[in-house]
Amino acid sequence: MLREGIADASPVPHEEATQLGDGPAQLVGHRRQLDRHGVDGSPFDGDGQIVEAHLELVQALADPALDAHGQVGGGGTGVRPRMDLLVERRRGGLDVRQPGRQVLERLADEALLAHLLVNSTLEQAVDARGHVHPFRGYRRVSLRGVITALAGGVGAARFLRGLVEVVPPADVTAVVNTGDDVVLHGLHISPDIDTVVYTLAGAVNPETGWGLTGETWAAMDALERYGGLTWFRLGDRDLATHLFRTQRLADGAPLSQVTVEIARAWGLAIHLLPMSDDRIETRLDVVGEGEVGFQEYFVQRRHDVVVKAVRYAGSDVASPAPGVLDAIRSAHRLVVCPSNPILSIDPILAVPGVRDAVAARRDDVVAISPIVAGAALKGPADRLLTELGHEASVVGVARLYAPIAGALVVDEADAASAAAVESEGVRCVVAPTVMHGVAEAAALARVVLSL
Ligand code: FO1
Repeated sequence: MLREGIADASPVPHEEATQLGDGPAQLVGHRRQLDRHGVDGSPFDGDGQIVEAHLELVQALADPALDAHGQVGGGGTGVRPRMDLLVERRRGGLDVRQPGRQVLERLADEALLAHLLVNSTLEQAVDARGHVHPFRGYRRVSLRGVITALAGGVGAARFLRGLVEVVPPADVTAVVNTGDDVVLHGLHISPDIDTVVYTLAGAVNPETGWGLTGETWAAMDALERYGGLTWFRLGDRDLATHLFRTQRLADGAPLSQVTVEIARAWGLAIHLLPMSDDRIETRLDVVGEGEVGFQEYFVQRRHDVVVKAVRYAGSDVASPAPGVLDAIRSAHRLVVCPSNPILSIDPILAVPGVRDAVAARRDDVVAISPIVAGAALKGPADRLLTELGHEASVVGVARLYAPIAGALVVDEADAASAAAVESEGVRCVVAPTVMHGVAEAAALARVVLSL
């Protein structure tokens, strides 16, 4: 169950929220208003946590599956009266018969506030079992709690795009792999950070999953004239990101600060953290060649070589970027995005302190398998798992993640492997995991949050 949010952790964006924060008089007045509508049941249990039924209801109200009458699915029992209440309070300003994200978000916030106040006077709160508890004061509570995701590139970015459809982006922190970072032409390139930024900004090239949509390549074409390095393609507009990052790093700004600046420039509210401000390089030992850097393996050799070993150079002396350990410790739900376990997630876990911090939260960690029916949706994860002696299947992924994740979401195509996954000590949840668009990604995010 997701727990009560941290005080002031979530934005409560409309007028009731402001009024409620204004003082006891409005709080009591607002409560009386709710009483008149016959809403019952306290949102708090004896420990001051939100009663699960209330949270579920709030989540149900936020669900885009609401039909034109404000019913959720087939069984709207218990939901309808609250919808009536909300509609009545919003008459003229809010019409649930025209579903849209904004309307649904506002409904969810309204419902949450209603439930926070129900049966709560300033002195006491009555829980669902009728027990009276001292009222602990008004606290802002996040709709679904604060979420921290461990993220690689394209798969993670697509999942995060869905996640921010169903929770406020400001409630999400993504700790992003920087083992793929590379310096080319003297420019510091952070492909996974940029892929997440461009995707969340709606600016990513939908065909490749990386780089910018509508990109032009004049600089690369010009570079070819000189016989310059062009196997790693940097688009003209994408180049601006690398120029900016490189200059800011040269100014002395840490990568985490530069990442904040880039995310802000793209209008993102999500918190993006590189796994470390220190340089950590994913390096691969290739049969017949020796060690090569990540992009030399991934792009230059199109990952079409045999790998003997992988290491994360520099991880032993690196530190997590500021905020990484806090984000892991304080999250209500941790998500391991559907990224390559060895090339994207392991480098994050290799940063000193991170693996232990995630393992300590194992019960709250949900991983999404990047392997579907024995194959990677994108990239070399399946091949690499096999080459390094793992099983390229959801069972192999479960075995790898068992020390850090309590649950693994696997695609419906792997439903028959659910028991084998659970025999690895990981709860198996079967759901559609292939994200063709935002709707599928949002649906997957809802599954992850509902566990
Ligand atoms: N991937 C390619 O396959 N070819 C490229 O030329 C290429 C250029 C590139 C430039 C900027 C950027 O942010 C990403 C880029 N990628 C390219 C993707 C990148 O190599 C990988 O997707 C990630 O490193 C793996 O997550």
